[in-house]
Amino acid sequence: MVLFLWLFAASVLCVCQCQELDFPPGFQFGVGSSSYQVEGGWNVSDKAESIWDRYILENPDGIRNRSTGKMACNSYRLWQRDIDMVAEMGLDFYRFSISWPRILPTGFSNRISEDGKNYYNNLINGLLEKGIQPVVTIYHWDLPQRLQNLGGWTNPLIADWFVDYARVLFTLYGDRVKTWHTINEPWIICDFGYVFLPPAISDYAVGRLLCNKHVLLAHAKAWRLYDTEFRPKYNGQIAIVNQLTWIEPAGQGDEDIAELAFQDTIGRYTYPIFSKEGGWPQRIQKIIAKKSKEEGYDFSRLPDFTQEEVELIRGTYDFFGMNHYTSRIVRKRRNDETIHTYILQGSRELEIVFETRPEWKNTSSVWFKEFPQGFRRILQWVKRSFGDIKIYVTENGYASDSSSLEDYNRISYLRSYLEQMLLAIKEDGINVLGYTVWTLMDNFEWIDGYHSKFGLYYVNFECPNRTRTPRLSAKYYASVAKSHSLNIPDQDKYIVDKSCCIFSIYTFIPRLFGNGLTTALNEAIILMHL
Ligand code: GBH
Repeated sequence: MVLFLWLFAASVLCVCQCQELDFPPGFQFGVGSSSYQVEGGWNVSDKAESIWDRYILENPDGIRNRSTGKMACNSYRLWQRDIDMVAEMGLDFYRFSISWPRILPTGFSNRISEDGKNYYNNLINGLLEKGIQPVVTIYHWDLPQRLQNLGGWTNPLIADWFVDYARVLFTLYGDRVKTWHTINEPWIICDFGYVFLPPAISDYAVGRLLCNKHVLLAHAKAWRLYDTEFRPKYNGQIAIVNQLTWIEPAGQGDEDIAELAFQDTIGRYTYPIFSKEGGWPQRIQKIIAKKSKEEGYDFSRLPDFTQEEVELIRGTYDFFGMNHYTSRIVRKRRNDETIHTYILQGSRELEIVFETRPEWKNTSSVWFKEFPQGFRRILQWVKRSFGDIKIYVTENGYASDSSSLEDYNRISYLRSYLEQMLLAIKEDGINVLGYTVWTLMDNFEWIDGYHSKFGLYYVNFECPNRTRTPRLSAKYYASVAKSHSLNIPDQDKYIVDKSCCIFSIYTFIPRLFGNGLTTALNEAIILMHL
């Protein structure tokens, strides 16, 4: 009986599952990187110092193993090899970022670096020659140090400096670059940059929230510039990229603080742009205003928007750019607890604590636990919060501390996350149009140095020419992109522990049959594999 059930299920599933696992027509696959993490060439030609160059010089112990990004993957010299790698995997696009101090050594648009300009021209042209779309992030954390000296993201003028910089890029590359990301992960830039990440200015109370406002204004003004002056000519798309961590209630009764936690993390960087009414998430605005008053301030630490600013920011998107890695559970702070923000441990503002569930798998990064279902749930949250908008997953990937080329853990992470994304697309009708693996190759993982490796390609950092070698995950991802499906012909090669694929099939059963039959099938399948 059990055997019969199993054979029946397997044959039905094969037919159904094959289509279930296909990506929608036109769905795009890509891979990402960022300038400071891969380029090196930190002081070549007329390139100026960024806040990361300066931080590393002044705080060598702030980075794991005193590593630096001075040479990184040496993509400043090896960009042709980078293009070949993306081509080897047969991907649709390469997401990379432009280094502001490389293009504009003064930080301002009065002088454009010839070498900087040529570097990105070569990269863009080289990609296009191989049929790969360049997807360009304008700002991925390497602010010119000179602008930092002038107040960086806490100076309201930075919105205009950023727009001047963006105008240079649209003018130089807009004829060939059709997808732009204004700013990568503003939540990290402000909420971490004004705690411990460079510029590492410790001003959680005020600096962090000034930065929050100005980063939104900078994005909005750049979007409007593109919209009015460049879109008519080039017809591209442009949006901000946010990092979304899925946050769920730790227990019953924590539902409301889970929603509040969203508002205080990604909400402060998304509501003003994507919500119908615009402006700050209202509950957060009230809480911070009240706290500021209690603390004796004459103003709210969360700076107000004028009505004009609300309108300037509202609706400045062509899609929703989402980086997603991990999940948290949330509960109220206990009286004797202090809240650290440095490994995504909570919000001091709301006095809530983030934790993870013990059953979520570890990766090599303290902040990063594996919980694939969180991916589908955060995609649902976006649709619930902002309606049926176009979404591009602009980063998703797996951290390991091993250099091994046989990275089965990364493959298993990618497969299970892609599967959850497919469920979101097919079952929940969420409009995800593209997916980006972080990252093309092992690179400078910020304060974690070269310890955590996210690469589809292994990079030998011992070797001066930074040899790159594809991991098994690169071949797996290439196969997914080529098949346009998670149902790939060479499946078995990528699975070390075969039992995992049974569960992956199993996630599709409940939607094919009723629950009673599902339970019976589940038992049958498990029995078969004991
Ligand atoms: C993204 O940030 C970045 O866009 C990318 O550059 C990065 O390489 C990638 O993800 C992987 O980290 O929290 O104390 O551990 C994701 C959020 C922000 C998490 C920085 C790690 C380091 C400090 N990351 N954070 S800590």
